[in-house]
Amino acid sequence: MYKDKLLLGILAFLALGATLTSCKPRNAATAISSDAAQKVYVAPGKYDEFYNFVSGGFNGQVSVYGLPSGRLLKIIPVFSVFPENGYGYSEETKAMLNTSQGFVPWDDQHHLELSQTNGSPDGRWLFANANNTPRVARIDLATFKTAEILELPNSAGNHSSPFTTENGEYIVAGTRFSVPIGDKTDVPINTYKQNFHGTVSFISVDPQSGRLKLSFQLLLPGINFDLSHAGKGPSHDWFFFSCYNTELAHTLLEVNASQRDKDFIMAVNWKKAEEYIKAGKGIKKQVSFAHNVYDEKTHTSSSTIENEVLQLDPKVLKDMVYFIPCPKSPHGCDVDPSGEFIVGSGKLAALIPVFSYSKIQKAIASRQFEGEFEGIPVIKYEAALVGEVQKPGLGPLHTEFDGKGNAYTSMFVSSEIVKWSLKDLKVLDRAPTYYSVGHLCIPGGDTKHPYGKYLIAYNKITKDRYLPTGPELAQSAQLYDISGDKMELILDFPTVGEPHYAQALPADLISKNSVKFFKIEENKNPYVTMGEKNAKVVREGNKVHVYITAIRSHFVPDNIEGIKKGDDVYFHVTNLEQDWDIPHGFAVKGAPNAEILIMPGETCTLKWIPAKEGIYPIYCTDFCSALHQEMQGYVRVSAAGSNTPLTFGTNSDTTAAGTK
Ligand code: K7E
Ligand code: CUA
Repeated sequence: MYKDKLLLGILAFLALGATLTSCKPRNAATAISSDAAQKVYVAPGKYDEFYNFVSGGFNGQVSVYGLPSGRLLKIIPVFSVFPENGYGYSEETKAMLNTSQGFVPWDDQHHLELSQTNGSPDGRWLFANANNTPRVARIDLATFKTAEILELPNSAGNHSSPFTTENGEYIVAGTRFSVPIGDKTDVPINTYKQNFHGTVSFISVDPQSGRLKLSFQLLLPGINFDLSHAGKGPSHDWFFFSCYNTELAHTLLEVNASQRDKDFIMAVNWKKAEEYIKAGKGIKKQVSFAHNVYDEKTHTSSSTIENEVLQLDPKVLKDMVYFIPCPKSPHGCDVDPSGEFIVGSGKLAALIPVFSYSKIQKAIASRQFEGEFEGIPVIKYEAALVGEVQKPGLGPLHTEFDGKGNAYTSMFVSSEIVKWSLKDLKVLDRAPTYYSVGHLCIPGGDTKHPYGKYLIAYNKITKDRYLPTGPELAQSAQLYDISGDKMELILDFPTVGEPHYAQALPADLISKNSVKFFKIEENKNPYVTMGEKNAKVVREGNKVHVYITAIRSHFVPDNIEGIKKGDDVYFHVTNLEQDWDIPHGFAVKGAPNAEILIMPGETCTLKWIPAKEGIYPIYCTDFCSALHQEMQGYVRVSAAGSNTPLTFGTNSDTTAAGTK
């Protein structure tokens, strides 16, 4: 999107001006047909047909919508702290945001990919990239919680990520920024051409547990990797990446990286990479990256720093990586459901090139190269090309597929979606977007079997679509019915944060497996309190552990005395409920981190260092019952040297606390 904004700058007058005056119907409401409301109306009490997972962009989260209603169902914190439930603040989840740079509580989340089995979404996991501090995350779709975050070494700007192969053999992570890697990274920026490298990491996904492992990394020239998609069917063994800045510029990329007529699509044969690894051709490099895993049994995350990555150098290891020229700084890199067509979308190109997997194979076999780039063969453009979609519109960015032989490409500059045929590359239909569309999503639209009923456009500019909200307007999505020959706009709905890519799938693939509560007898958190009679307060030096239970509508204990100013107080709250949708919250006055929200059967810990003496109320933050407002208590904090005895309890029958 960064470059798209730039584009907008360059073409501000021309493009935006033209869009607002010529593309927009005089009354935007006339773009809606009269039965649109019926098509998106999901009656109260009825469920939506699809889940739609939308990237949160600069808010670092993922939001979940129902389609076709556009109703917001949930926000899942991934790469950002989240006061709503204490993610990143609680002792159990802090480790999720650990990196080799320390605790990084924010990121820029662009791309989502659902896990696949045989090329179709299986409803198990959702993968998410972090663009700023390079990371990928795995979200568990049974709990809608972030289950794992893996940092990427030798990377900067993990944009070309986290796209998956058909069976999750790998998800990938390609660097947007090339940077110096290895031992010597403190070098002058103008030594870019000698010292800067790009990398693409292949991360394997354990088919049972989903656990991620950094399998290997390709060492690549200092170009910028933008987007990617895996091959499918016949092209199963291959992965395709769009690249820009083949000029190897390190300043004013707006101009300096737009010099060459063509940049590249990079084709990677990952099976070949596996052969090289088996033959011992990989080189182990010392690195440092965090691997954070949330354990559902202990309800606790842990962070490990890993130290090694296996690198493969395609300059030395031949027949593994090829470049294909692609016009004008390609952004989207999309593979059709058959696995035969690879679509590169050059942001500054006036056409859309479509490449053929079988032609690429022939070109490689018959050595139809036009030379090398940094030691990697460049296939002749015409040898790989099926054809070009002519006059599609301005600023092509991303393409999705409906599984019926059609492709849909977003046009950022001319603010439209263009539907074209994979058979003859002819434009079939175009529909305006309001305005400057980025990514598109069709449920299953980047898989082998799209559910081609709806298409959602994620727009960069909202202008006059919603009530004004100050200088920044609502981030916006638009829903189109694509079941007929003509695309039909049927709904506008705002999103949370700036949306980039999104994924959608039929609801029952997820809803049937949704966890309702955690079994208390399986709670292996070391600080669990099994029943109110086990509630206690334990002092260990200046650490005080409060083992506290929550059940409608009280805490045990709810009166605690003998805490001293400056103590490290850990409230380990166990929610004893065994019922769906009954979380309890916990907050204490003055706590500088957050509240915590504890799911039924879970234990969650809030750390608090009281700064002053006095009486501190505690209370439940989730309206859990008619007597929720009564779910409260007091903590007494005394001076550091005081001898107030440590006591705890309920109903004035306080008990002397244990001391270790
Ligand atoms: Cu917004 Cu996928 Cu980062 Cu295009 S990217 S829009
Ligand atoms: Cu528990 Cu309100």
